[in-house]
Amino acid sequence: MEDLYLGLGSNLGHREQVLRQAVDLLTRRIGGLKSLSAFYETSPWGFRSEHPFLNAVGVWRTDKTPEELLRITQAVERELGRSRKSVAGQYADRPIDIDLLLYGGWVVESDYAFPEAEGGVAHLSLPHPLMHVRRFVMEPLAEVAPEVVHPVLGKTALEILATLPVSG
Ligand code: PH2
Ligand code: MG
Ligand code: MG
Repeated sequence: MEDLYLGLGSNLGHREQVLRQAVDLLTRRIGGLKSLSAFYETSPWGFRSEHPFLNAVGVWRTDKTPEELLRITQAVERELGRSRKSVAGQYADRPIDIDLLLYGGWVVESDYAFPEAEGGVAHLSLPHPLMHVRRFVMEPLAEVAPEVVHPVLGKTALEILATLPVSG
């Protein structure tokens, strides 16, 4: 069993309802939900959009493998209305995005055959390669797990959060 940390985001539709539905579906398929952060209203990061996000981080205790978790999270995204992942390589507005952030202390770089994904392959990086530069991830993470250690940087969530600018 490992602790799985997922980042959730929504900036289209009824954002709060979609995040709650995502957490319910994920908990049925992954295992027990240990904690869920507040929902944070955040500005779009890395692209221009009129639609602000709600972001959250949840922690699940699970015996699923990283590959199974990638399949589960992508299926839940599709079921909740996510169609395109990006447009011309840019971030795009979306009703739901579910990112694997941390899986215990694991460090993973893998490609999986994935018929539903663009190009038929899904790449998984753990820890999430951008989590430590994103306040919209680190703030809710530090709320639910201030002492969790990033396995590559060797820093706690609180230590990483302290390095980030207040906006961004
Ligand atoms: N997700 C992105 C890109 N930019 N900005 C905010 N505020 N919240 C997000 O969840 C987010 C983003 C790519 O997945
Ligand atoms: Mg994302
Ligand atoms: Mg994603």
